[in-house]
Amino acid sequence: MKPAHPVPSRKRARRVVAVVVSLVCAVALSPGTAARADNPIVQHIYTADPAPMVHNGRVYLYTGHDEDGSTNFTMREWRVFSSADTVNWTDHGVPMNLATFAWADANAWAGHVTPRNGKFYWYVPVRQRSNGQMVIGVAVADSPTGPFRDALGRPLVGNGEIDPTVLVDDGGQAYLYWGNPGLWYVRLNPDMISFSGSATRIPLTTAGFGTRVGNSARPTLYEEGPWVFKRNGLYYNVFAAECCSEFIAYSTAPSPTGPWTYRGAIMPRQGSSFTNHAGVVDFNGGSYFFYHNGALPGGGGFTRSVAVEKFAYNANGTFPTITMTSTGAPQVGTLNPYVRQEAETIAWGSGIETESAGEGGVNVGWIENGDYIKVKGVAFGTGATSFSARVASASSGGRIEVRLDSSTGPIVGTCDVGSTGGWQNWTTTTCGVSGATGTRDLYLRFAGGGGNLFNINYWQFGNTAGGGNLLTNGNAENGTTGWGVLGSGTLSSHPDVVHGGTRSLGITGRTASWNGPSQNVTSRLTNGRSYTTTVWVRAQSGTPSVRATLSLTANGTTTYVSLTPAVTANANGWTLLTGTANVSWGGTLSNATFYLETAAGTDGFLIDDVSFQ
Ligand code: FUB
Repeated sequence: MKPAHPVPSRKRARRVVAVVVSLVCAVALSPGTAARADNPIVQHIYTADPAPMVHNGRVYLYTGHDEDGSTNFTMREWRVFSSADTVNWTDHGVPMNLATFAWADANAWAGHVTPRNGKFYWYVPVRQRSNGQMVIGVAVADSPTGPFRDALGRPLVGNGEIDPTVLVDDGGQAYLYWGNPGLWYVRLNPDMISFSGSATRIPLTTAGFGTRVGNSARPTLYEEGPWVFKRNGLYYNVFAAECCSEFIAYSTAPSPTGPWTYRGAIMPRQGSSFTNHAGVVDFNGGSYFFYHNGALPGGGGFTRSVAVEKFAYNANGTFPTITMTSTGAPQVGTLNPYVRQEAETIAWGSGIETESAGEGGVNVGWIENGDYIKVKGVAFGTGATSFSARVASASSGGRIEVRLDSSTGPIVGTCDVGSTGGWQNWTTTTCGVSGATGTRDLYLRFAGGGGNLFNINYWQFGNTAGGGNLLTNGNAENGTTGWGVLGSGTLSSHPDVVHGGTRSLGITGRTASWNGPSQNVTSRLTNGRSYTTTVWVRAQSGTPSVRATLSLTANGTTTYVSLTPAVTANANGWTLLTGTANVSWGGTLSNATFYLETAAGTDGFLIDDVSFQ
């Protein structure tokens, strides 16, 4: 729903900087050159306290959310973004907020998410309503994008201190660290929501955490925000040092419980925020350092933004000095425009906002004339011929200018958007495209009259040189046409419950977990190619954990390619399955079958808007 209140003032402020950035790009770039200025990662809200996590080929970035115009750490919710390439980030919305913890009333501060037991555990500091004390809560979800639910209905642990981080050691023992002004840990049990023993205070010695001058109450540099991980047998604790303002420093230890040795600074004091907060991951063969600063318009100590730099450890395992840039990390690979891309997958957004979409997921909204979305490094290859976008409008709409290289770059297509009768009444608009070849930065620039024009949920380019959806009737609009059943079960077309369009496809009567809707794609596959799958699923009975799988039979041997992870579907809404997998075989391919199955059980489920390309 569009809110009744006017467009936030920060939106107008942000557009000013985006114009400046695009001018810089226009000067610095020629067509086909990779664009710059992709830090901070998110432009449409303030984000803080990054906690990155790598899972299934994507970096998930969990953050806090500084409210507009904050003059304190006014934070009520957490956010999650994800990226396969470290430059185009998908906004997954608000998977958890203060209301998740019925016993908490304020301070949705710096947390950490860790995967375990097929679930995702999010440890956060919040203020306990009953006594006003900062404590650590833990929430759990079946998917990295949530929704997260309170795992305990009470704090996990609490002593008035903040900033939890978790290390799961090689043997499986997990440690929860937190603290400001102290530094503490407990040993978590395998269930990740209870612990053994009591909280242990880590000795803050100057040998372990450096020397702070002129503060007898805090003689070491350690301030807050520990980030503990293991690399090549060495334990690292990266932390915010010496408030205020803070810099990022680190210590190392031979074991998860110390003894710690101070190793020096990583990131100097920079960036208009008196706090900083680090998260470090390895992804796709590179190392990435996440932090926050006050780089957006209106930004500062209480209106922060998360950014990222790629770095390489020194040969002896020490950190190099890492400084803040507006360039950010280089792109990993390219973005495929011939599969469905979420509109909220953004390298740089100007003027736009995001919100929950009525048909599932998140959409881009509050679009006004001149706003735009930049998507970096889009691999058009030999050329796109069409552009389609999922749009909704309660006003008279406008148009999407499909541009390359900059927001004022060449227009390769223009799609009109009319009124759809509501901000969440979705339809698909398609227009012809000419001149989109090679790998370019894509700019979707929105144009029209005054006020909000339309919302956009997702988009996709088409071409004639292959690369389209390999499935027949993937959107299920033509009943059961094109679909068969692997094993047992009965297909039916459902006009009553749809994800998009007017029909979905259901299966009931399954007698084994591997039974499900299927299509033979033998003649359509290319050996050694990467394929992206998206499927929307919904339970008809129970809570089936649905996944897409490809069976390949070559030279008499059958192998199975997992196309998406299994995700639990429920009957109340649609859940997105998505994944990218390399498909290859040896010898002669005699059968390739795309199918949906469940991790276990025989519950019935619905599918819609299925794409395999
Ligand atoms: O975001 C609130 C607090 O600011 C965090 O918990 C600290 O790490 C500092 O970044």
